[in-house]
Order: sequence, then C-alpha cells, then structure tokens
Amino acid sequence: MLIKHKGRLFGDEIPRSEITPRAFFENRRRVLKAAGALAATGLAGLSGEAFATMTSPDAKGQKLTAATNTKFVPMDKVTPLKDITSYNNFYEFGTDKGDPAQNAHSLRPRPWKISVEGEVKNAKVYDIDEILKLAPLEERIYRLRCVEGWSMVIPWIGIPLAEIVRRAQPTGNAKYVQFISLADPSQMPGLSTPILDWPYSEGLRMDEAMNPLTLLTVGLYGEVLPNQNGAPVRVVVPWKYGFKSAKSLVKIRFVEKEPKTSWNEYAPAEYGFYSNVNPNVDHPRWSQATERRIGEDGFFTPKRKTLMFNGYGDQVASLYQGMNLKANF
Ligand SMILES: Nc1nc2c(c(=O)[nH]1)N[C@H]1C(S)=C(S)[C@@H](COP(=O)(O)O)O[C@H]1N2
Ligand SMILES: [Mo]
Repeated sequence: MLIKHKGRLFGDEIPRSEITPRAFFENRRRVLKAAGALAATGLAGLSGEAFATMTSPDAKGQKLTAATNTKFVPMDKVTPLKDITSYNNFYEFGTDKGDPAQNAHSLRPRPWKISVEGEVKNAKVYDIDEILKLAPLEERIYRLRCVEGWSMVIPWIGIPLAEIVRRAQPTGNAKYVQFISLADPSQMPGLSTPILDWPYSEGLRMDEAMNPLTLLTVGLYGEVLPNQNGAPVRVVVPWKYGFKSAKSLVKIRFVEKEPKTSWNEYAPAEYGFYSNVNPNVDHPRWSQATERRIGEDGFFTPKRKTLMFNGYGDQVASLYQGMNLKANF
C-alpha cells in the first residue's frame, strides 16, 4: 500500500530507531504468549505419549508447543506465515517459488525414519517422534537469507543439532556432517528432472554442526513443519545461505572428508562448501551486498543491507578465524 511509505519514498530503510522497538515488542509478545500458553495448559512437561497423540499420521497443521528461547529473538519483524509457506525453494517439487506449495502435498512426512550413521560409536535410526522427545522443543526466531538475494524471518521450532551429535558419539575420524534429503520419485515429482544430482546433499564442518545456533528443525509458527518447508525434519543454519539448510532429512552422516554437496556439484564456481552469508563476497553473477525482505517488499521498499554472517557474527565469526573467506566462499 502506497500510503504506508509516505515520507520515505527516497529514504533509506526505516530508521532502526523507529522500526526496532515495535518489531521487537511484537516478537516479545509472541514470547510471552507462548510462555503463557505453556503455563495455562501445563504442556511444559509434555510427555512423549501426549505428543505422539497430537501428531497424527497426517500431521499437517498439527500444533507444536515450544517455549521461545529468548536468546534468539531478533529485532526484525517476523515474516507472515503465508509468505513463509508460499515462496519456497524445494527443487524436489519444482523450481518455481510457488511449486512446493502446489506440489508438496504428495510428501508423506509420517511415518518417517532418520538414520544417524557413519563415523560414530552410536549409530541409530530414529523415528521422527523420538526426535521430538530428545530435548525440550525451542522456538527460535532466525533470519534466513537465500543466496538469490531475498530473506525472511522465521519462528522455527526445534532442538540444537548438538543434541544428536552428542548422542551419536562421533569417532576421532568424524570431521564433517553430511545431511541427505529424501529422494523418492513417488512423493517428489521434481526428481524426474535431473537438475541436481539427487538426493539433495549438504554438509557442515563438525564445529559448525555443534554450534548452538545450528537447529534440527521440526516446526514453525507453532505447528509441525509444512511439507513445503521440509517436513518432517530439516536443518537450519542461520549464518549460511539458505541452501545449506537441507529439508526432509533421511540421513545425518558423520564423515572424515568434506562431503559432496548438491549446489557445489551443480556449479562449483558459484556455490562453495562454506556458503557463509557474506556481503563482501559477490556471487559471480550478482552482488550479495543487499537483500529483499519477503513480505515487506513493495514498489518503493528499499533493499536491506546484508549483514556479515547474516548478523550472527558474534556467535560464529570465531569458527573462521584465520580463514580466507574469499577463497573459502
Ligand atoms: N532438500 C532440499 N532442501 C533445500 C532446498 C531444496 O531444493 N531441496 N532448497 C534450499 C534453499 S535454496 C533455501 S533458500 C531453503 C528455503 O527454505 P524455506 O522454503 O523453508 O524458506 O531451503 C533449502 N533446502
Ligand atoms: Mo536459497
């Protein structure tokens, strides 16, 4: 709506001093509401059984109760749910932004198994409902910045990936963690097109996987993950470009050598293994200095400046000390 932008047509972003307290206030309100709901319903100590009944075989739209972790509530306004669920990259369901919302109904997120394997002492195949019981579910509001130059702010629900790593007990040979998505042509129509070398594969260095920010994600906006967002379980790595956050995981594999990753194989000169959000290292075909925030963009909305490590530098910059981030892009 045009009127909204009156007075700042040619301005920069809305001054932080103006936008910040309000968005932060709204996010805080989400936090308090969630906390209140927990107290009121007594769901804080929700048992596995209670949870299992809440997640029917077709878990679509099932409520998921999680306390908001106040350490991860940014100043940014949360992106509307309709944008988060209708503007997606999930090539297993097509390459257009609207394809996953159109096509992902054929994904069957239950029953679902995820295998934790490779260089570990405790290899284990988890059922999705076991994953939900491993640790208290947390809501965390993270920015997600796609390599294409847009971003969103998403209230995820999950547990630290470190919980899985700890239980797996990696051997001394485990230097990296590989994430492998489902590749089932009967559920994923996009697999008939060999755009990527399916299954979709991603990876992290062990210390990145252990970082407290790295979230094994099972929900968003107070519900189980919608299919188009990677049901029933995905990883979310907020300081890296969106493609590192692999969806609909069936394997978490601990390995000695840097694993092959789908986008790096597709175009090695354009998508590196690290793929940290970095406004100073351009993609060969476009700048990475700015981004469009989905849901708040209008004709006159100025782009935002992209932040180093997507704004999470305090928590992750030390992982890359002494590394040349232009060479290790
Ligand atoms: N399996 C799989 N995971 C994937 C993708 C994909 O195509 N397949 N796309 C990635 C990209 S490019 C982005 S930006 C994010 C988008 O996540 P969202 O749709 O939940 O916002 O998912 C990532 N994970
Ligand atoms: Mo992306």
